Amino acid sequence: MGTLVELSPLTRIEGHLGIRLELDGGKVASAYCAGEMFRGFENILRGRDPLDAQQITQRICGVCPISHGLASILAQEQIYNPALTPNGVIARNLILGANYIQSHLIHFYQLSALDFVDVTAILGYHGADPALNDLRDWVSGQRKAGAISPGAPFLPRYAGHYIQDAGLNVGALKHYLQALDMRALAHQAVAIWAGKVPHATALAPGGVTEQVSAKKIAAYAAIIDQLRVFIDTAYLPDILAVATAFPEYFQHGAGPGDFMAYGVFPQEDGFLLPAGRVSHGQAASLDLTKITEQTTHSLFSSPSGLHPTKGQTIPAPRKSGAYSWLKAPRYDNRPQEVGPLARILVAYQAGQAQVREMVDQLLGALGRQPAELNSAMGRHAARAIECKLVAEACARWINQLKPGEPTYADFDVPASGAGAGLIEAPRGALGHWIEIADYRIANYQCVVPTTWNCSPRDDAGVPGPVESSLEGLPVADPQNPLEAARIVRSFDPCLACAVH
Ligand code: NFE
Ligand code: MG
Repeated sequence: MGTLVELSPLTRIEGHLGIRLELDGGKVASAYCAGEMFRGFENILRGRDPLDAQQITQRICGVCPISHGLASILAQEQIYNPALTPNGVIARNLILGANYIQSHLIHFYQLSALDFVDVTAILGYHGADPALNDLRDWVSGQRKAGAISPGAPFLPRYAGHYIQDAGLNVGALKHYLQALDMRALAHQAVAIWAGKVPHATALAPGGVTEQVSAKKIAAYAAIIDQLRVFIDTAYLPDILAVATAFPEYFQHGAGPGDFMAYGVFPQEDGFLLPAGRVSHGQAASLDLTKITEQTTHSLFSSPSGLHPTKGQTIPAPRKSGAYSWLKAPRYDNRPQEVGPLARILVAYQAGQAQVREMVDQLLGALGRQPAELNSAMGRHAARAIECKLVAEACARWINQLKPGEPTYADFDVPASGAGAGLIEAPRGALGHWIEIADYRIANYQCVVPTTWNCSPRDDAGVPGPVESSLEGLPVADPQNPLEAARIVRSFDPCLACAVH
């Protein structure tokens, strides 16, 4: 019997995630990934007016409400068939694009960077930057904040495990603080077309309800310009610095090798980030009928192996052999990794020129091979590349809006129908499946990015992507299993979404 390590709850992620590791000879022999709460949105939706669904489902998450709203809208539009306007489609891209940027920035700086950056480097800072002086005072405990212990939330730190260069550390900490302002700006950009954020009011089947004006175009463009400067001068260089300092994380954290993306950001020539699958380095077909959710190890008594059109959500909190409130989504009975890395690999395989150029450039600068992208560091790199790609696309799309032209098209809601809404949330492939009967929601199922990535074992006992990515990982100190936390955080898990 090896050593058992419980990371519960794992901090600096969204939601309630428990990781259990069984160590043998200083390495992870097996890993279990548990969603530790139930929410029940799929059941809340039943019996309601379908036109409320894009408002209710946005409450699944405050980080990616836009994706849930749009998935719901796309599912409904399969039934209503509104004649979408160009302005409406572009505005949706602008809303989702700015939401991606805020999500990726907060993931790297606020959630992940402190796995690599030494916060205590600030104690040696004696420059003139007021924000950094403030941070130094905070970290050194000179500032008392109510009941919060001195230095929280940054201490304690595990000495010797971080970037050594003081200048790099202090620079990254400055960006950590700036990223908070950048995130606020990105939220403002979302709200220009979405009415508010989180939980946008302007998203509706048929388009968006905000109108286009020259003033809004100018305001959005000015914010995107600022975000692009930050991505180019802070985010990408910091990713390069972290990847250079921790090259071993190109060897750790490989997922199952199967990647899936539904496609996102429609443009005149197809999706900016295309739909598809990559299986062990080869392009593979995507057939949505092959998606099922298995429940043997999930805390549901729902039948296992149902397609989401027939999905059921029956909680069974005391089910024996089950350990997670996530179902186990599978494609053709196999786990799939979803997220920025999946999107970038699918786009790379599809020959998307800008993605190829950015990926080749980054791998060249780091002296890495494309196969090494299937790793913890590969996920961080792909997310940063995608952030730049999306920000540049937002800067193009904003110039395609036509002030005064409609953003919305009306439609009728039939008594019955069924639809699937497939989109890419910041964390990966997101699907909503709706069935309407007698003008009411008869069934609603969400299969969510983190449900794919943090899936428990399936009917055949095959672990989910996060679980298998931890197998074989060396953990030096079971009391401080920092290596495992780094792997899990590279997926950017959101358990609030995953359990929905
Ligand atoms: Ni709560 Fe979400 C994204 C969705 S992750 S963040 O991105 O859908 O499962
Ligand atoms: Mg579901």
